[in-house]
Amino acid sequence: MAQPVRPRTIVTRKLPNSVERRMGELFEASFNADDHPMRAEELRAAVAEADVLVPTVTDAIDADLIEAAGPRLRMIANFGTGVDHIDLAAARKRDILVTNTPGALTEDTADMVMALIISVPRRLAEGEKLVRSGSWQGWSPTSMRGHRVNGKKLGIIGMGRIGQAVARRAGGFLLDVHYHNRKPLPKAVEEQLGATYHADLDDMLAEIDILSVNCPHSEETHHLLDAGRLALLGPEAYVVNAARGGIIDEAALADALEAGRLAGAGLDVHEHAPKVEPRLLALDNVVLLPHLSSATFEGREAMGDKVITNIRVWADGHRPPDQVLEGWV
Ligand code: 8YV
Repeated sequence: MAQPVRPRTIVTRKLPNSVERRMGELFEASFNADDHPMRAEELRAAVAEADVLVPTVTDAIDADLIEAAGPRLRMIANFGTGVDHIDLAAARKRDILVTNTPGALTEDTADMVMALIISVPRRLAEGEKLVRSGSWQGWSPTSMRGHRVNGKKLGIIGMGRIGQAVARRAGGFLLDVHYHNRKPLPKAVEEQLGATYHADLDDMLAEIDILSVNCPHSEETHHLLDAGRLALLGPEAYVVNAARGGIIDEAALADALEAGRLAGAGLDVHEHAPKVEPRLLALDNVVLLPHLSSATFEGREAMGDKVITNIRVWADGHRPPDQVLEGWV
């Protein structure tokens, strides 16, 4: 079947104006002007008539929805890098291409990971709250002490683009970088990053002071950090997650933090987002952000550019540059 010249493209959430403008020029596109998260029936109506669906992390593109897709649906061009909300096997079964936006948000995400790595041990959010509350009594030698970041051991789970960008920054903060990944990096890259590979995740957890989660969320990595693994981190250790909430068993994390078996956590993502675990809300040693990592004007434009390029290249009859292959995530 030849590709349509101006594919009928349905975008599930409000995108930056410049991105929507360009999409409107190139495609027969429709948008979500008031940016409400689409209900299941709306998504079903969208996949019934679109050639291309442009979803985001807030849409559950599961097997049922994909099965309900009309014969026109040929492409899911995700606005975002993570694709754990899309059933890739179901899409492949229906011969529907899936693309994402890798690289567009790498550096912004790594910046936010560093912000969390600094914020939690140095008690940034607590200090800010204190000043705003009006009850700050002034400097004192013993008040609001946190823990030193420089010289500590940082463990990174997932040494893809974002993990490596975190490692590059971590060197500047004098952190000693360790990592766990399915495969080690080439020696030259390891040396450049000053990173030590741990084939065994548990060995790494037992050794580090700060953990940064930077791997994709998949069936394999769901609850990778369960109660047992969290227990391998000591009571002095901090956990930072800007990947996906489901990689950590959030209830087990709350248990460990409440019991003082972990020193603190910085979470940009939440297992049941937008619901945040109420027990975490009550803890001062936890910094909670609303999935901010890629929320820069520049990053969101770059993501839009990638979505447009993927659709355009496909519509021209070529393989889109960011096709997600099942088994890669
Ligand atoms: C995106 C993200 O903004 O790209 C990702 O995987 O986690 C985000 O920061 C979001 O997924 C948009 O769909």
